[in-house]
Amino acid sequence: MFKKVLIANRGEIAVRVIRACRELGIPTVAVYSQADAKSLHVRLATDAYCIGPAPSGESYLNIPAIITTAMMTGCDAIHPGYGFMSERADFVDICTQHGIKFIGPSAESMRKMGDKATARRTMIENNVPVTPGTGILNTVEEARAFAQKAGYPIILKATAGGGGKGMRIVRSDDELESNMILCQQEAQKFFGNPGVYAEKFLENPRHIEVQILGDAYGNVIHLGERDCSIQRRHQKLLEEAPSPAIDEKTRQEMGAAAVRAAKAINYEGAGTCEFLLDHDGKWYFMEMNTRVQVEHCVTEMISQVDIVREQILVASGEKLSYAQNDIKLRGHAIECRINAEDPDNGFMPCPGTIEAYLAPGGFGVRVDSHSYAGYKIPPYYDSMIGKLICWGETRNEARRRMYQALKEYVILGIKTTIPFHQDIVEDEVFISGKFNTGFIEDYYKRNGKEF
Ligand code: MV4
Repeated sequence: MFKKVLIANRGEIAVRVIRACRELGIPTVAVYSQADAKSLHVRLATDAYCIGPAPSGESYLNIPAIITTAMMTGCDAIHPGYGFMSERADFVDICTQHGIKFIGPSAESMRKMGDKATARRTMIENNVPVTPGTGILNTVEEARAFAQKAGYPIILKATAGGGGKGMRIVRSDDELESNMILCQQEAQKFFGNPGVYAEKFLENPRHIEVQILGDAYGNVIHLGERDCSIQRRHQKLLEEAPSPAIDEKTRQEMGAAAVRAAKAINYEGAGTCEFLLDHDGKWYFMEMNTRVQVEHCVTEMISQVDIVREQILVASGEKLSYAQNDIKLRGHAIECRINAEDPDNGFMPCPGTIEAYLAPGGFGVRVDSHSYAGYKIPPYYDSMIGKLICWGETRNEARRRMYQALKEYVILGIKTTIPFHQDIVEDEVFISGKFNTGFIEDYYKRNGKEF
């Protein structure tokens, strides 16, 4: 097992990883920016080192500072959490060059999924369904030929993009050329790679993702799916597992496809295959996230598998603790992201000091957070200040427990998304389970509010 683990992250996920390390008896090193000196991960880690000023480019993305801290403190592994360094193949290479184990997939696996056109090709070779689409487009004529075959609307995507970044929907031929040029220019500007490909555009699909775990011996299992359709501008707000839209047969097929995808790239650690489900029940691979995700907790609640613990164990060379047959999903879990944002004002971030704090509790209630009374939320990072996760034997039990827990959750001094989530879990369309990625827009329209 590792001698000591450096956590190259902040906020609730740094706390989550430190807790997993403590349970495994592994000492931890926290790194933090000048804005995070009073953050909870700094207090919970065995040791903590300031690695730079507030802007993440100079701290949480500062590779020399992170590597130097790991070397000087005797860390033999780095856990990247999500965001920041978690999907940087160049960082994985640098860790390896310094004799430090990156807790996650190899740089090679990461690169194969980081390039979305390559990932599509790998999926086709491995019998995983993808939307009708193209490889990298060389000319606008190639894009036009595809659009004529598939029919409008189509979507142009930057191959180096992902998570909704670098995409353009094209609804008619006269918009095609200008959109393709703009998409390529933006791809070059934001990702340093102008490559763009096209897909048939699915209107308001459901966003379904499958959690997988792999080890260094070629074993891969899946832990079922999560439904992440409730999002606004590609920011997820509420996630649940299992998906109300997936039956047992589809779960097995989607799970098997995700396992094939992971095996095709010798995937190690925790990963997620994202699929879109269209209105007639057909589903298609979109992309793979090669990291632990914010919403991993809903899967933990229904599978009783500690995903972060498994990440650490398999990175240290142990075999997966579970075979596919050991995985029995039970009940339903819902996660609400608690953000320091004003839902009545376009979800504008509202950093500031938490004047009073009281988290809910009880059977089936979990809070993953770095918040406490007196904590000052810095304005430099994302606005998520906690996650409330509720389990129930049925979806309705989980939903009702969530409503009560939200009512119990006290956070004073700043605006949060707690009241918004109370309304969502009492919304008739949410209760019905029949919704898609258009839910939030529709919810605002139905309630006569500004989107
Ligand atoms: C799509 C799509 C429809 N058709 N691809 C968004 C996240 C990224 N992983 C892929 N995404 C999408 N890809 C095809 N062929 C719809 C989405 C999508 C979306 C697009 C626009 C606005 C909101 C969205 C929410 C979820 C998914």
